[in-house]
Amino acid sequence: MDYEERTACEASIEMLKKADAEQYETAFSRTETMKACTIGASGICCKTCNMGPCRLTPPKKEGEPEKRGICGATAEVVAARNFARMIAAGSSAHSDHGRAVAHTFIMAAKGEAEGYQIKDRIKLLEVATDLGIEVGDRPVEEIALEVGEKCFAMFGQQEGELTFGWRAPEKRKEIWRKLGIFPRGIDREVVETMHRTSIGVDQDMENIMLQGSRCALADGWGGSMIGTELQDIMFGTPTPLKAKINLGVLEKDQVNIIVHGHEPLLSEMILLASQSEEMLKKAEEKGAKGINIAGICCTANEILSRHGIPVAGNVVQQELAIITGAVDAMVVDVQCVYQAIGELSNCFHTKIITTSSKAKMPSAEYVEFHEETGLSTAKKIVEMAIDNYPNRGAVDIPEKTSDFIAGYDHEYVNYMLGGRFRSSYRPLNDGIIDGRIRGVVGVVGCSNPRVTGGGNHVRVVQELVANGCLVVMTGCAAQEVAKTGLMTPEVAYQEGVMPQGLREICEAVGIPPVLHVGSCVDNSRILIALTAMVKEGGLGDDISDLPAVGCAPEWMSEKAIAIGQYFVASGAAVVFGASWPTTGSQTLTDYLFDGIFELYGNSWHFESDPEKMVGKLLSLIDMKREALGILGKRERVLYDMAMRRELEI
Ligand code: MSK
Repeated sequence: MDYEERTACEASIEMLKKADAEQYETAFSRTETMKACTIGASGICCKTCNMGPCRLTPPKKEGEPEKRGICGATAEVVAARNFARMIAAGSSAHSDHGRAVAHTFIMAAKGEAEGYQIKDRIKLLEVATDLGIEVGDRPVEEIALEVGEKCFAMFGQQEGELTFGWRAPEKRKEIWRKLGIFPRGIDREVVETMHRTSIGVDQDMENIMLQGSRCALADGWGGSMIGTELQDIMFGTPTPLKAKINLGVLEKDQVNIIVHGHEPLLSEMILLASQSEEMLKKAEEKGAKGINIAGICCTANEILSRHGIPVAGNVVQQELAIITGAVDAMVVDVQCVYQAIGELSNCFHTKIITTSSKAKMPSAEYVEFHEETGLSTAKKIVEMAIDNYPNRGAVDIPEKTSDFIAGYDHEYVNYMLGGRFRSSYRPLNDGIIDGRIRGVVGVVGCSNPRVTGGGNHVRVVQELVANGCLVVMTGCAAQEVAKTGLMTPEVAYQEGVMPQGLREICEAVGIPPVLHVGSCVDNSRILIALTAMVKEGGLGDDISDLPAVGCAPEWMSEKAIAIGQYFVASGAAVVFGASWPTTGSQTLTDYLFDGIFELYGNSWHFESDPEKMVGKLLSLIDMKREALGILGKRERVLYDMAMRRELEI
């Protein structure tokens, strides 16, 4: 294996070398031997009925008729169905997460969920107001209950418009209404997408994709947004805090518990349990110097943003963490958990503990988690890890960690730019208008061992910053870039990292040029931030006018496609790397890359090469700057005394 080709992370390389030497399989080694199915990868394998699966390979010679499925389905319809089904699957994942949060929220408001509380009362009142709930001087629990019930009802809503969609800019809402894609209810859009893409239903590529947009919007402005907002109210809205990342955060002489997956419902309780006197004493009795909680994937981002809990790694490091031999328990809930960790854990003392009835796996112990007994179950899990500590064998923890700052939610960005008494996005908009910030880029999504295991995130983000862009990041992409130092404010004082204009803003506000804004569901924070920029004025009257772009250089999950589609349907251009899943149909690909521009004011783009991807992102930004008449605006020059005197003469 060419380790440097596979990943840019030195700690990962150290563990990959160990894996090869001791013959442990990893996602990286399996990538070397697994060839992608070319027909599946290009989106033209139809397996929605049992007459096939039909492989709609393109004609080999000119003039040869286009292949159709046994039912007569064309390549563009098959590719559109497959693409829409990815959106539905991705939306269902985020939204089921949001549903679980809403359910727990209601129980917390009723005082029926052990260990949970309503922490952020200010945000509760803001969200209640947005939902049209009367606040007055009603008790907090009563307001929270109504907020929870209203959010919960959005999943089963059948008619009308999703209330959080009303937060979007006016012009965008009109576009959705005109196209008939304003989401009605979260579950309804997922179910209807599945129905319309089953055998013999929707056979019009454009119509399928309109429903794909409606489903994705139900995720971004529905399920994901509910998840983010209610988590903030229950666990606290993030504010910037310093943290550490990489496998080196595992402690040699402490009980190491890794929380992995997505929903913070469990990890918040594990954290609470691990801090109790009772558990700390038990750990000491077993010879450990403490209990160390570390995260992987988006669970990591959740407890990082609110508590500064260290991140052991991202999705591609889950196996590598086990290979350190230092993980006493890896506690998982849902999403992005490789099945391979079960079998791998058999080679070590590590216990894999599954906790959700939705997600069981072989070679794991199952401890079902319920909110009613959240804290007690968490204590039981922590105790299992403590009891496992003496079973450790040899330990190899790479001595590599990086410092970074996380917790930049949209409320804090608003506050830090404008200050407590005049919080506003004005300084950000002004910075863009006067050219000190060229544009805003959201770099999100997974790390993918088939690409560079995260290396492309780093290349893309470094170049964007060097070209004066402010970057906001979520998910595993954020975790990869956190290892580079670009998420520390001190980077603004280094020469050659960014141009003067961006540097001035970073220095003045005290922020890094790359902001960690949370987990995958927290991409909804970016929707709110973009809307706030529009409402602030000076940059057009819709998200599609902003010099703001989204990209996912190494996406792998269906959730990334759902996120991409809701950004496009919300008006942002989106550039994906890795590979593009509709190449088997030129007609659909052209439609997604060009045709939908007319509908949404922006569209999808694809570029696998990181350097070219940056070029594309910058030209998309400049196109919007030109339309706004700000392309030629110069950076503001800061005059020193000598320059001022010269002026006076
Ligand atoms: S965890 S969806 S690998 S970003 Fe959200 Fe990371 Fe992608 Fe899972």
